[in-house]
Amino acid sequence: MSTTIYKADASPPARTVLMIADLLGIKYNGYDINPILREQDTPDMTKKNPMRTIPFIEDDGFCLGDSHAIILYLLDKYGKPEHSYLYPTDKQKRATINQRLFFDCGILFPYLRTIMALTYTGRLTELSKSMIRNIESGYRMLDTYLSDSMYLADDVMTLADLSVFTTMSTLHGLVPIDSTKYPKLMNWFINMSEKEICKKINQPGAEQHVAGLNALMENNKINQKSKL
Ligand SMILES: N[C@@H](CCC(=O)N[C@@H](CS)C(=O)NCC(=O)O)C(=O)O
Repeated sequence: MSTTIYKADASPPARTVLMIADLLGIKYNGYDINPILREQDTPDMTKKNPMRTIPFIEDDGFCLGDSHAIILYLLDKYGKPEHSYLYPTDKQKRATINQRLFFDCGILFPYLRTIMALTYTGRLTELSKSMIRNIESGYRMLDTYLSDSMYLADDVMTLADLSVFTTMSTLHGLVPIDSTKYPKLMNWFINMSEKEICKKINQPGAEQHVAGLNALMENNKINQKSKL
């Protein structure tokens, strides 16, 4: 049996997969891919993951892309009864977790992905007003999701929290959560930040990601000025 996780430690969705793999006790090989150098575009990698995104996995020859699909698969295959809190069988809780995962995949992370793509290709020097507006609308939705429970889908941490948290830890580094506007989100963020799994696996990559994006934006500014 062998599991390979193709990853970059700075990548939020890769950090989600790494945290779930760790929580489930999966012994995996980590294979680093540099998205700035487009190492995911080689014919071999593209065959394994036509989306050309990070992360993706190869599990006993089975290839799968998209962190949200991957964590559901890993839990299904490797989860033991003691992991059921991450994805409880209650139908409404599960539906809520799924909705939060789709929210991360379809709304929140794409706000960040646009910033990443424009920064990595030298076109972004600072966040635009509309980028900040989008991110704030994400914060507003999350704050509302946290109205009825301590975590995003339950009163215990689930897959939804880990997935959204990795995106949020880079976003918060770029657009700090205003605790007067989004108090529930701020409390959740602090609470998640204090979890051992997040400190060990998410925090170093998140810090690296935020510092890298800020440095690249500064660099883009200098390059654009020198062209004037
Ligand atoms: N929905 C995907 C998003 C993955 C994604 O976009 N990852 C970024 C790195 S953080 C990437 O691969 N970017 C390269 C590209 O978009 O071509 C997931 O959750 O895995």
